[in-house]
Amino acid sequence: MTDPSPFFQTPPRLGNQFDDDRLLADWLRWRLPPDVLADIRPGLERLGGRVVGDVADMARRANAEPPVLESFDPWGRRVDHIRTSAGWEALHGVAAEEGIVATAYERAHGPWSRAHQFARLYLFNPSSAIYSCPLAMTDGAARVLELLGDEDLRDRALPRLTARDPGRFWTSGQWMTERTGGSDVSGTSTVAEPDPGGNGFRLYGDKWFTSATTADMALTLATQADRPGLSLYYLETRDDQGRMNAIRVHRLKDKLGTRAMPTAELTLDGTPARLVGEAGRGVRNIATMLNITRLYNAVCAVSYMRRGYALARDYADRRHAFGRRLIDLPLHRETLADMATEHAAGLHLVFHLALLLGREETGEADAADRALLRLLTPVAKLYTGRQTVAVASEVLEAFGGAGYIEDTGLPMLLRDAQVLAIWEGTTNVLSLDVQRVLAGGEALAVFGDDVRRRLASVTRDDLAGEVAQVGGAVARLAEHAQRLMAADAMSVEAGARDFAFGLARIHAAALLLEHAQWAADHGGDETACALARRWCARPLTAFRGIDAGHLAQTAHIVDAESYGNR
Ligand code: MFK
Repeated sequence: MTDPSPFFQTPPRLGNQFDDDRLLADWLRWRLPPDVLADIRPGLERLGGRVVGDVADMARRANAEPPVLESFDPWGRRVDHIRTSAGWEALHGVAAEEGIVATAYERAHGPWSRAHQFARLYLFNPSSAIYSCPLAMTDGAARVLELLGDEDLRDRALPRLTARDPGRFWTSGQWMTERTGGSDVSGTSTVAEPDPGGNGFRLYGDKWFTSATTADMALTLATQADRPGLSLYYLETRDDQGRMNAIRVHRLKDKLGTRAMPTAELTLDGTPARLVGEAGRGVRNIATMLNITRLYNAVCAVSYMRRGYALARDYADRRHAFGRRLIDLPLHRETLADMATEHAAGLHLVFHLALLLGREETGEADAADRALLRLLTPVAKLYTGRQTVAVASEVLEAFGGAGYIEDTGLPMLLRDAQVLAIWEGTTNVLSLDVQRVLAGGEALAVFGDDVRRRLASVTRDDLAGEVAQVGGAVARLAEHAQRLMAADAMSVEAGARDFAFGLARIHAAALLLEHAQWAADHGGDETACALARRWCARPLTAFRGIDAGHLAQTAHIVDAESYGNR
């Protein structure tokens, strides 16, 4: 029988993900000293090739074979063993060898080491079956132990968390969430009791979401009977024989995405643990970890935008419709340019934080750097976490029906992107974290100064309109903040998301403009300028009313019986 239609669409293809990413290369050239760039570039090129080669293959295998919980051995003994795929295990090895965590702690390039590391993570993540999640927690744990661990803990765990040898490399969990809630940890009921043998503590309690549960260690929160507040504890998941350390795993979560990674419900039933940092300061102490994992989240969000755009852009060259290639269809071109602009804004926001974090970790940050790092970390996380979902959805649409078909691999982009807006603090919780920072001091003034300084460096006449526009947005932000100071707490909370989005859009605008000027000064073409203009043409601020009338309007909607309330 002859095939009734010999025609098949050509699937999208990906090239070397470093070589093809002009914006990343440009950013590195802009921000890094030439000798640092010369040193790291060959490694990035190699990784850019691997992530569309053997690493992509490992991720495919990891996604095809999700983890399985084996509760009992064949003879009925409880083992609580989570079996992960060979692909997942191979990704552990690659992560170690490629120094995705180690790069940040070796600090071979001083304050630029974080930028180097972010670039590696950005290349790795979209081909990692989200192995980036255990790496995020590992990095966060390393930073906590570096700052707060006693000598013994530092000697034992730090070299493993930052190892390049796959056999020695440990990953860490971050076990915060209990049944009472993930955003509000105040209901944590896990208890730390002094170990009867005088060796630290024993933990008793349930954890409701533990991501990457096969990790070697975890940092977790618990209460102590004689102390108010939560404290931070270090535990190792397995004993010397490889048995679970008084940890019972009940089941693996059936998740929308991140399916290659085990996420479990478990009980700590006398798990040996050690206090980290001061007792009663657990939330503050684990916040150091959260701030790192939130940055990973933001890097990964931007890396998905890039991967989605690369696929959609390539397909647009191959696919014909209405007698033209997709890339020649005016409306499709607009959609692609909008995606690329969203990606560029995200990249600037996130990679700028790599510079601030790098300076902080090497003692080179000044007070303004520290204030901006604290303020912009939740801003970057919440903004890119939201936008990556929107971009991923657009990417699927750019493929038409094929985007909705599982074995194209495209739906996974959307499913995996969605978690980035949820874990590590939802958009709303992080918007409130931004308010926490703003309430605490001079952060907004520092932000305004930073943006104005960047704008002052933009001297191209044809960007003057955009510079004025961003300046106006900063002024509106400051005016709005003044109004908020006089407003009641409910109104401030109600407007927190708009405010945080304003910060994100303005900072991205300032960085895009600054980059456009640099590109013009260094023989670049018009792309950076076009991206900056396109970004600034969007509304940079959009504040809702914050008065009693607005809250009453909200109440008429969400409290009205006719809208589904009982
Ligand atoms: C691909 C990327 C992968 C990423 C890894 C994914 C792994 C997934 C694992 C998880 O999802 S783990 C669960 C993640 N959970 C969260 O992110 C919790 C979200 N909730 C919050 O962030 C809440 O705001 C918070 C739990 C912090 C509220 O707790 P509290 O006790 O009501 O906070 P409070 O009293 O305002 O602050 C306590 C102290 O911590 C204060 O310091 P002081 O005691 O000195 O005044 C705060 O300033 C400080 N603090 C809070 N957040 C901070 C912080 N300090 C620095 N940075 C922060 N982010």
